[in-house]
Amino acid sequence: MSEPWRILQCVIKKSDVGSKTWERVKKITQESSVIIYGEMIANPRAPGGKEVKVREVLIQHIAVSPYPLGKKEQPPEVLMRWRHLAIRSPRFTKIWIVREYLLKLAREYFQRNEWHEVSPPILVSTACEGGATLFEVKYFDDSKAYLSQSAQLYLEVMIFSLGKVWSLTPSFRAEKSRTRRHLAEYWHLEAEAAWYRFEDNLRVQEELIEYIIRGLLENDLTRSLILEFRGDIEPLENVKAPFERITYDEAIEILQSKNFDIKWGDDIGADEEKVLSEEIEQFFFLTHFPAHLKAFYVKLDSNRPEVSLSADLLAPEGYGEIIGGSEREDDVNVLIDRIREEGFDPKDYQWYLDLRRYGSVPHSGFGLGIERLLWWILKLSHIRDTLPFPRLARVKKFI
Ligand code: NSS
Repeated sequence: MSEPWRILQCVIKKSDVGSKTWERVKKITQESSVIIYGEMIANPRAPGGKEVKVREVLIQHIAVSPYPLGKKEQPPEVLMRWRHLAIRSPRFTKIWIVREYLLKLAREYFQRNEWHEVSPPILVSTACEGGATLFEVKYFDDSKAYLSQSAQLYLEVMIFSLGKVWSLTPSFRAEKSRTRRHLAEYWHLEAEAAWYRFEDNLRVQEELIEYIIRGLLENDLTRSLILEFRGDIEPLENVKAPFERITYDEAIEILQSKNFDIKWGDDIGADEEKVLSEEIEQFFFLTHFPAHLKAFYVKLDSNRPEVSLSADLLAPEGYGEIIGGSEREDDVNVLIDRIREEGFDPKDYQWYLDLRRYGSVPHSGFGLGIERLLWWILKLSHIRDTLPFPRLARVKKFI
């Protein structure tokens, strides 16, 4: 893989180039582009141990000076305003390279295991994950649509053509919460498989995560970049399936023993997840959430209908949820009730309900937030730096 952040030191002496070139060179500003002719020589003190002894310089473009970001460190607001220039820095180049390799490994995992990649829509007619975070858009003159929160409902359609399907698409969430882990637009890797039960679904997630992390560590370049970012590689080396599991009930007990003011039925938010993930120090599944905390499509546990066959996968070191998944409800009447409970009209979901009316199979699936995983891998402080052009609730003007 190329290493586009490499720096080449070029040394120019007036006596080597003559006064005409020398005068030209004086005009070069930060970020200008030039073509240089010269001789490459060894210099142990230069970056990479080499430098160019310059003979001739041809100017290609002179950048306006001063450069808006200068050389000193800038606060996040300034870096966001100048995002289109800020991402020229080696730090961002390195993040994109790890991201690219991560996506290559994810695709490779599914290809090797004979899953089919499909292309679900982005403009959709219904909510998948609750009305509060839906982005509504005008659809031609007299209609409306939404930006997809998840490809899941469409993947559920596709399993009847292909069996095991996956997709990588942008997902949109009008999240009001300004946190270090919420984006309004993120890349969502989702999988759905016919005949897969709750347990099978967890196994795929474990294998996928292990495959990605092992692949990143086996590649010398990505390994060294990850080490450079996070300072330690051990938490990645420790990623080994099967992952630990705790039930929602157990999580509530742990949190109560740590004096959290929480009772059965309450949501487990970022603060609670942080405490649990620090306790377990490994990837782990949080399973069997109360049904009312999850979306309408989760299958209820037949032994205990107040809980669902759902699981979140949490990353270590306090990073929290990176995957949400479940077995899907296949009883059409339960689904209709659950859709109503969420405040939606079952009429809008007729096509989805038909999947249960006109022949169905048990099935399960999950969604992985690519940025959440990369955020943990590189131990970044804010999720925004996993994407070149992050969409955040508080930054309403963007390029
Ligand atoms: O809402 S999820 O928990 N689940 C779903 O969307 C399912 N319909 C997926 C499926 O089963 N096919 O989101 C899945 C993951 C979640 O664990 C996060 O890693 C990520 O998507 N996610 C986000 N990442 C960044 N920013 C935001 N706002 C965000 N919301 C979810």
